[in-house]
Amino acid sequence: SAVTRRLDYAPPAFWIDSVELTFDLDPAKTRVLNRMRLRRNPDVPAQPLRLDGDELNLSRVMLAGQGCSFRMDGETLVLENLPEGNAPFELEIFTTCYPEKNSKLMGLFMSGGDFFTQCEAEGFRRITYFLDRPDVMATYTVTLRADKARYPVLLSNGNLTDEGELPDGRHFATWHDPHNKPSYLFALVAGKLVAREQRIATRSGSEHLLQVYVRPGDLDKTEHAMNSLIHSVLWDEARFGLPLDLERFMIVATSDFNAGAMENKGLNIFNTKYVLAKPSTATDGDYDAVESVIGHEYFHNWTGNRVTCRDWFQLSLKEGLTVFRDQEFSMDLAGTPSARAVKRIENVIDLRSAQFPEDAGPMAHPVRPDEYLEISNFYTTTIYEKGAEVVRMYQTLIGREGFRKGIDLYFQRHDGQAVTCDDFAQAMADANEGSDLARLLPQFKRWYSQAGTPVVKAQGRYDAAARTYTLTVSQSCPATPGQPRKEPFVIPVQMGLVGADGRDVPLQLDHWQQAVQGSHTVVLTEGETTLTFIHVDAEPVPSLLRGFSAPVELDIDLAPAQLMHLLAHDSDPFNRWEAGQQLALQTAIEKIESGADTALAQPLNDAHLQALRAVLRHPQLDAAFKALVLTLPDEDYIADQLDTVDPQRIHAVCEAMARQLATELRADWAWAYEQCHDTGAYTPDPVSSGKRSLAGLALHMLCLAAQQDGDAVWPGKAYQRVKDAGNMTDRLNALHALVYSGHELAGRALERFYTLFKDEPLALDKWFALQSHAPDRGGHILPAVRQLMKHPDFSLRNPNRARSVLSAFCHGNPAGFHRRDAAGYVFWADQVLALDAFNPQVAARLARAMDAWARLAEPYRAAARAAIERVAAHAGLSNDVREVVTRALT
Ligand code: HT7
Ligand code: ZN
Repeated sequence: SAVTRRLDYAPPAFWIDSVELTFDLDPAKTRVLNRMRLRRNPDVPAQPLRLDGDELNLSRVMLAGQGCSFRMDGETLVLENLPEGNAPFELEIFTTCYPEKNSKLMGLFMSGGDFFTQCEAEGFRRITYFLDRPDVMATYTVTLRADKARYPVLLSNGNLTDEGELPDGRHFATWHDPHNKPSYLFALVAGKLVAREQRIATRSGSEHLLQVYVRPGDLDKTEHAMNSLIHSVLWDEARFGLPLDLERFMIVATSDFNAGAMENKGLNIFNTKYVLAKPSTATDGDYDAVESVIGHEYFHNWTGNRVTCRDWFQLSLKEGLTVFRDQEFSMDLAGTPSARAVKRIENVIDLRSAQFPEDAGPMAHPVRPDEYLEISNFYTTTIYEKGAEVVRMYQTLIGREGFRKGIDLYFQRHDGQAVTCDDFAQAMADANEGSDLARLLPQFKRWYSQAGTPVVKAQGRYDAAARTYTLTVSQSCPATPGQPRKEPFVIPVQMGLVGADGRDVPLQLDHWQQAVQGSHTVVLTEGETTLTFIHVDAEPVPSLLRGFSAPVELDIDLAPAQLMHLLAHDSDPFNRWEAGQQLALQTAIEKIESGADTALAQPLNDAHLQALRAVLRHPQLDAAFKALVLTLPDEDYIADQLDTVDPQRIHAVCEAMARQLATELRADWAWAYEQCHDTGAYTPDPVSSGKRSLAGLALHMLCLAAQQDGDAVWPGKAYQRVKDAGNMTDRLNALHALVYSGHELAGRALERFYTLFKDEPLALDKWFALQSHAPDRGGHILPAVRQLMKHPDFSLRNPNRARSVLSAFCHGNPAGFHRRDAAGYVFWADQVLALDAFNPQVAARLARAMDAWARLAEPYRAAARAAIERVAAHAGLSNDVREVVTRALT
């Protein structure tokens, strides 16, 4: 099928005002009656009604209670003889679908014997014929009928209005959602479920019922989800004035889900991974992820549901904004400035490791894309994370209060509407007349239309005689597919100058009357900008892009001593961390490029090690921050900085750096472990999770050091911890330390872990992922991965389990995957094709593991190309995978 283009948008020829759906639920064959009231859109010339469908079996169509003529155009149902004029009319459509056979997990599908739906983006058309587009909004009344013993719980959006018994052991429930919504927000769930419930009163005094539904046996893992939901409700009201607009808000968890979760109105459906958490099965990372995804879906209730997207090209309107909101939520809950900074650093690590490579690869696209073959491929890190950075820049430019005014105006203007990114930008600007943003809006909007990561190049010059410091800052943006040249962006650069005493120098630009203390935000708009700071008594070290104030790459030539100065003193914690990363990156790149084996001997110099030791031993810094500073940049991030990528060389250098860091700081690691390893009764708060994170890193380092000299003490302690840790974070960190250091106890530890958690699917996913992700030594990982796929607990059909092995290996283990014998690529092609036969969305995600093939060194490059060509040549490929591999080869 064809490419969809943004500029081809046309309003719908009909509106659908209300929908009544009746489901006779049966896994083998579900009957759906769709009764809807439609009317012509008076603004559009008269034309036939074209209803979207996908893999449906049509039984009957009735117009105003009478049989009526129709034709099929492929999967589209076309009705030509409809009443003229603008009066509403009623259409009834009878179809069947086959939930049991629905392996794509889009539309109505089965998971663990229960019914679930997933309709975003275009899944509703797999349930009934419809105008399945987000600008068509209707009220829904839904009746579910099913066997009562097998499906005692029947849920849909909105409020329960009726329920009762039916003959033959069946029962029914009717739900009415008073809010107009697009079809992608429809949901139903039916099955054997139990709920944790909580009634809450909000600030404004309204009362609501919150429910978290899970399978029986999982109820003891729902407390954190419920707390996260309560925090989300209260936060959105306090921070943005956005109240819960439903009597009842439900979350349901399923273990078969293509994505993380879905914000269906009043009935969020979640991957179990983002709901279930108890200390013995979930790590601190899982607790954080549950909190942020629950927040994210809840916040969609306003940013996405009340105001939705006009078309799918506007996806970042809801996703970028809602990621920004969930990031702010997590930061606000974290509390202290240091804990906030840790969250910010974690977000930037994710952005750089996934979005920057996307922006530099064949799938690069603007935050508001121009075309797609398959919309599911555009639920990307560019739409989500870069989109969130664009929203963050509004806040940086107009301040928190200005941003709130913009949000207020956005809802005042657009509540109940389906709108565009332009509408959002305009509300922000109009609410902040006279601001830089309002003045620069057309240029600022280039963030939506131009793909690629801009590069900000900065050069500083100190003039001792004139007591001035001059910064020359230029911007450029590399070409991306279809966009050879870019216009300058609006780039807010938050900056400071750090003096020799480690304090911020007061900043006074030459045209200012007086100096400011601390940071200042410079707004770049030109290709090149020169800034002259006056009254600077001694040469400072520039600290640019504080807090990562724009999603750009900063190119500034700082000497190691300058980076160490920032690492020791920068008042901005983000840049303090960043200085450590840049130091390590400089060393890694130098050693990779030298190509010599001698470069692997002692890659880190003494001053660098001393600087890291000082951070590790620092009396005031938080453990979580220390752990981030002492974690070396990952192999993918390093690869992203290179024109030609030899994954084995990168791996060898990273391993050498880690070994040296482990051995030379051994006493410091032991000290840190002793300080942090006992956090008492488990709570997921930032202080104790930070300690666990540093203790985990220390244990890893100590096991790595032990591997150099045969010391048995630390591996023994790690093994003991795998056996008796009081929580999953400590247990998994200990297992990680043994497996990643390649210790002989790793095998026994893995067996232990398996025995303990063989009945806990999410914990077992970790067990699979850890092994697929482990450092490759002599090519042993691929055979291990093949072996894991033969394990009785492995299933390609379950997305979480498939990802725990395949993504962990193909996306997360560069040295294991990129083999000189090309076996990793052959494996990749086989698995993409196998998955594509039943779940194209999961297959297309895996296909993206080859995005960066063109920058690989030989022999990897030629072999990678051959594997991609093999997939591309496969007959019957889905649009999802076809789009990914075609772009890769273009
Ligand atoms: N808005 C949701 C997107 C989503 C999705 C998209 C394609 C295929 C399956 C999917 N499941 C959920 C998730 C979110 O961003 O909140
Ligand atoms: Zn979302």
